[in-house]
Amino acid sequence: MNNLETKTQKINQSEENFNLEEIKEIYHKPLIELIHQAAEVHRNHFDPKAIQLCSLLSIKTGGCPENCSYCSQSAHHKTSLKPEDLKSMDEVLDMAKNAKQNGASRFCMGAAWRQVKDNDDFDSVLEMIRNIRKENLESCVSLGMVTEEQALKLKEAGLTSYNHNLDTGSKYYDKVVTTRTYEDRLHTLKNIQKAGIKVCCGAIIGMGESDEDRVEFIYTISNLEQPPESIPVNALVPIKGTGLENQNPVLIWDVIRMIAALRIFLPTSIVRLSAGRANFSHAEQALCFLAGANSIFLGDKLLTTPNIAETDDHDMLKILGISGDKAVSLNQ
Ligand code: SAM
Ligand code: DTB
Ligand code: SF4
Repeated sequence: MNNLETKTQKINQSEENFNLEEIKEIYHKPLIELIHQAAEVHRNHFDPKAIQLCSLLSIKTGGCPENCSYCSQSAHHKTSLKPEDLKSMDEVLDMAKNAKQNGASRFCMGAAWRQVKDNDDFDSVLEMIRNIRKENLESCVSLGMVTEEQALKLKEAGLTSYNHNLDTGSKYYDKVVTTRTYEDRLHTLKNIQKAGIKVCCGAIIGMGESDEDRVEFIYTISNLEQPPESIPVNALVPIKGTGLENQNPVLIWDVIRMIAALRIFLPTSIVRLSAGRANFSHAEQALCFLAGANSIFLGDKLLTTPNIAETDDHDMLKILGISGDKAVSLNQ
């Protein structure tokens, strides 16, 4: 075993961080070895037979002032999406209860906002979070940028986690979005962590970024003050009318490599196999679980794009002997 492997084995007991070169070395390992190493790390920190099922709902759709080149909801793109106002409390609560009945333990809500504003809509979202928590579900929201004060209000409402993706490495970020900066994103993540809310921060694969950009993303999130509790790995879903509509389909091997590297460098985080999953077979997804993914989004729709029929996912989990009760950490 070389020094770097010994160091990654000790990762969770030490305060040591990894530099770019170290992450690059592991990231570029032969895939078969990378999966094996990640699977070992996974088993040291989680029960590999358990994953978390989450449910996702767009509570305010479209018309977003940001120009994220992948997103169906940006007002800068001409997509077929019809913008919608904030959903009602009843509609959201019904969806949450339904998600729980179908096995989800976490309910995530996305709003197509650049930033949270201190208005009635924010008050309604706070109330939604309170009600979802009363259903004994974890609650995660993705509402764009937030100030320290707004983060504290979310914490008071009982929010479990805030989703705010860095999506890629800092050098590639302005190829993807120009209406905000990487620093803006990091600033919101800081506000969330200061308020004591867990962070969900993930990436998209397949936007034209290089392996170096992916390594840089891993480097950035593994060096945050606290590691994100949750890391969604999204494979780009190319959407007609967006800047990335003609991207090549994402290869499963790239998804697996990313998941495995994240598992090794962030051993206690939940890694969520997220957008783009509908394009992958059960066998391909099984490799993702082997490499350390331990969560999926359940339900036939993500925010605006199709996902997988629930019965199909339950069939897959049954075949693989994986329970959807929870991603069980062995360290708690
Ligand atoms: N306004 C929130 C924000 O800024 O974070 C919005 C939630 S956004 C829709 C959540 C994440 O979904 C994005 O950061 C991106 O990683 C992912 N996503 C959005 N569109 C996608 C697409 N077409 N393919 C893959 N992932 C996508
Ligand atoms: C994340 O990183 N992926 C999920 C969740 N966080 C909010 C969202 C995926 C959205 C995929 C595109 C869509 O459905 O519009
Ligand atoms: Fe708006 Fe979020 Fe879509 Fe960007 S990803 S356009 S911020 S909804």
